[in-house]
Amino acid sequence: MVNLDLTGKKALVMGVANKRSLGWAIASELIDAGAELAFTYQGERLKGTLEKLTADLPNCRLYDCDVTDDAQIAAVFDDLGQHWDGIDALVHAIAFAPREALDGRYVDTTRSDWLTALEISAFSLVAVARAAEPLFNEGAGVVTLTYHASEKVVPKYNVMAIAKSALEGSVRYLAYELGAKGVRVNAISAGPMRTIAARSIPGFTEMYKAFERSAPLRRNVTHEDVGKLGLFLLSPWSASTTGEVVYTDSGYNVMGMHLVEE
Ligand code: 0WE
Repeated sequence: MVNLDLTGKKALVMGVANKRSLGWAIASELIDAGAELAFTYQGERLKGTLEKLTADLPNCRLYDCDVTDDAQIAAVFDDLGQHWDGIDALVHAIAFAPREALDGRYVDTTRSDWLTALEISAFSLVAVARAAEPLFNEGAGVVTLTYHASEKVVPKYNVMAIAKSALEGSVRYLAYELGAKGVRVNAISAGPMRTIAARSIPGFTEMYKAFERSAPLRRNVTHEDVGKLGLFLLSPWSASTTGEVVYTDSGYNVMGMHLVEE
């Protein structure tokens, strides 16, 4: 198979916590395509993990970046601006809602938990796109990660669903505005994946099994599926696709009823 060639392209990936992170799935494909990578991580406790994952990468840059702090975001892009000839790809793989907000009823979400989830999971894309704007090269791509619960109720996803709705709306508005500079912005909507963000959810294994039984392709989604779609959306092969939510979910979202087969 002929690989996509992104030699010399510069890609920043934000939100890799470990090797099962979807940000890492996309990063791996960008690396295989020859891109030069930089990563941001949240807090010193994640630094070691990222150092291990990226140990073999030439010229790889790592930054501690809390996306609730504009100064930390500015520092990342200032430094990249000094070392890179612009940015060709930006991967936003960041989401967080306080644990208790994903457990009870959505109607009981506190003001503070609601704002935290929306700030970290949705506003951060706006903040990062604004800081990256002066550095984007012609034809650059932005990819973020969403989930079908933004449109249809998935019990317990709660405030994260509303954050993903805001994120998808932001993708459309950012696509409109950055499109004037030839920059594309898209979201990947993946089926349930075994990541650390998901495994701590009670009932996740049941969801994962039910998904596999009722999706048109009768299989779960792999990290490679997500990584390859990310690579495609950050490559010239998707040159006129922007503002979209692209599903990689074995077709699950097209179903209007889920029948249990023998
Ligand atoms: O976006 C997600 C998970 C995001 C997430 C996960 C956690 C767990 C630990 C955000 N914040 C937190 N906060 C924590 O303290 N997914 C698409 C995976 C996911 O999470 C669910 C799901 C699915 C699928 C939660 C309830 C129901 C389904």
